[in-house]
Amino acid sequence: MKEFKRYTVTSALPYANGPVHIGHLAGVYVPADIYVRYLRLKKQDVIFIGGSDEHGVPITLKARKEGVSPQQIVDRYHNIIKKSFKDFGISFDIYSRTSNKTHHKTAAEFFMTLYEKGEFIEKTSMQFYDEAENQFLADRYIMGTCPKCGAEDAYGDQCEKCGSTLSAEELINPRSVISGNKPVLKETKHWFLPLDKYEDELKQWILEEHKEWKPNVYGQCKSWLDSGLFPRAVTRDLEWGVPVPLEDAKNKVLYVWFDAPIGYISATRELTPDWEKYWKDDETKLVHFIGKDNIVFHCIIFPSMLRHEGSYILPENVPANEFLNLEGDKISTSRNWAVWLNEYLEDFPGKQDVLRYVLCANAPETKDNDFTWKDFQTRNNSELVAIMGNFVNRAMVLTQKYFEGVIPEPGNDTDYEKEIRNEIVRIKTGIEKNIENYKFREALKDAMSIARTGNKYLADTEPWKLIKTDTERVKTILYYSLQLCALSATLAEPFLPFSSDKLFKMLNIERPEWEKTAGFDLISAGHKLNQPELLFERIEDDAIELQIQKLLKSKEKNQMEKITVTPQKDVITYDDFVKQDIRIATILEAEKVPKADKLLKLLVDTGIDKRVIVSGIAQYYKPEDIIGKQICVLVNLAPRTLRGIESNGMVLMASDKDGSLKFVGPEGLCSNGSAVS
Ligand code: B3M
Ligand code: ZN
Repeated sequence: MKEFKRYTVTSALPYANGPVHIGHLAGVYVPADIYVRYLRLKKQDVIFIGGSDEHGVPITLKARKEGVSPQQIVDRYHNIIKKSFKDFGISFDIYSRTSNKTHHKTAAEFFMTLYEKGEFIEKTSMQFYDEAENQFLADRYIMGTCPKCGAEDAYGDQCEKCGSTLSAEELINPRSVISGNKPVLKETKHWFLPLDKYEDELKQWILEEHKEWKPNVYGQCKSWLDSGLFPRAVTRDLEWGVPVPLEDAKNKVLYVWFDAPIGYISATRELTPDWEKYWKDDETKLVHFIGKDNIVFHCIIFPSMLRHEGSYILPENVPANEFLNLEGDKISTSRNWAVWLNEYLEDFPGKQDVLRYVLCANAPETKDNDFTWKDFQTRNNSELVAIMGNFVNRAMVLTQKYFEGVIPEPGNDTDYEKEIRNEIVRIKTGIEKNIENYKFREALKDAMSIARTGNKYLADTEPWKLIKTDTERVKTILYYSLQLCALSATLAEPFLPFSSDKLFKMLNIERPEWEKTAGFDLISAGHKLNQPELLFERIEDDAIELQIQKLLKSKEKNQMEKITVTPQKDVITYDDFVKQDIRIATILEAEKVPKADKLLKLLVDTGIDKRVIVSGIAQYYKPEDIIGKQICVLVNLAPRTLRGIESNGMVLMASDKDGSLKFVGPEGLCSNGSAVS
């Protein structure tokens, strides 16, 4: 395997149009952070690049909706996102943004180099244009009737009702989202990256030279390459974005997916004047951490841009993850089906590592995975608390108790200690191998097995019994146990950086170097420990119940919003209609029907007679509030007996989306008995 001198590690730039949630963390940022922290511990030259993706149509649409500028939107979310990452210990060397000057300059230069090398093809095509607003309309700026399901509010790229992917020309009665006018087709020119021309070199590079890529990544690339590539437009008719640096490109910007990955380069440029060695030197290993929906951009399009620009290296690996679901459902911002990082920290202050742990232990590395609050609780209580926390606590408390917190001088090793030494070497090699192969779940299991080994050691040797008969042996056992604590703190650092720091404080030592951890003797005999504290706390049922309730509320709200209009019934004739005798009536009396919480017994004046009607409206109206109200009554309905009361007719009610009922009555006062038709 090739040895590298330095590493450039990037993580997908989240769109700055909303906060980040556990799906982002699990899929991209926790794994990237583990990888980078590990490399730093190994004293590698590594930079970790992040930033906000601040262009693209959804941002401009959100701005329009709120009546603010796109810049205001991205400023707001850039800061929220940046803070969340910092709070969770995602240790970027820089967290930049694509709306800044350096990026605009870098992206424009990149485009120009490709342009001057004659890489692009120029093509004109017909595109929708809003004549009132004098602008071309991106797909998302066009709405119309879905040709597939008839929904009236389908977008130019997809119908959210039936989920079909559409093109704007397919929409029936297209209209501009901005002016509401019917758009016209108008000619426009764009620049295309000829991916079809690059097909062979991509096949060679990915399918032949990178068979080691994760199966989900390799598989997706293969299926793209097998079905054939087409030229991709890298410019758009929009105002928000990096302006296309050409004379004949007024009001055109670079396509967001063209400029965003260049953002990694711009950020490096901001970070260090020495940026080129991180991007242009063969001895640099470039690794992109992303989610599965970004695979084609990072494995096919961006590498093609890099290769044909001419001066850049290509990614060595693109360890994309699959998706994390939440309690069995796809995470969704619009349905508020997510655990937002900022909200998590309000509910579980100081518990960053618990979430990092659970998201890594359950990371969607090879397939989509599910986050559940129950699993979160179990992993905290029976893994972090019961294994790691418990071991550290026992080792420290026993040392306080028997040796006043001073690490005892060990006696001779027995076979047990020799076995532990071997075991530790195996564990450490396992962690390294797994992290280097992007198998973070396995690596975390290895890291936890240090504490597992320690717990077993204490349980097998029972120093609390031996203390009465063999103090020398207890000294050795505690000495070894404390070395395991220090080891655990070191090797768990990439995964649990906050707890690792806390543990080092308790042990009262500086972080030992990773390379030195193969041997023991990380803390010397005679060293005084600090007072032990709990490394992790149990999470009780009520805290979990609260989170589940929170989600249930979102679900209820979504379901209510989902109920739309009931479909139209079968056609009837006029004769059918006039069979109904509907009259205006006034409510004279109203009372609850005993033992029936939905029913009210009404006495109404129909103009024809005064009669009793039983109506299922008790959840929506109080008897005293409706006396004197004018309503519509179907008077010729056959009588029915409800709860022993004969009901003569039916009160007409409008039932709203959420199922609630409202009276239907005349607009002004009307004589009782007036016919409704
Ligand atoms: N902003 C898409 C996403 O958040 C996009 C990633 C850009 S990485 C250069 O899914
Ligand atoms: Zn549809």
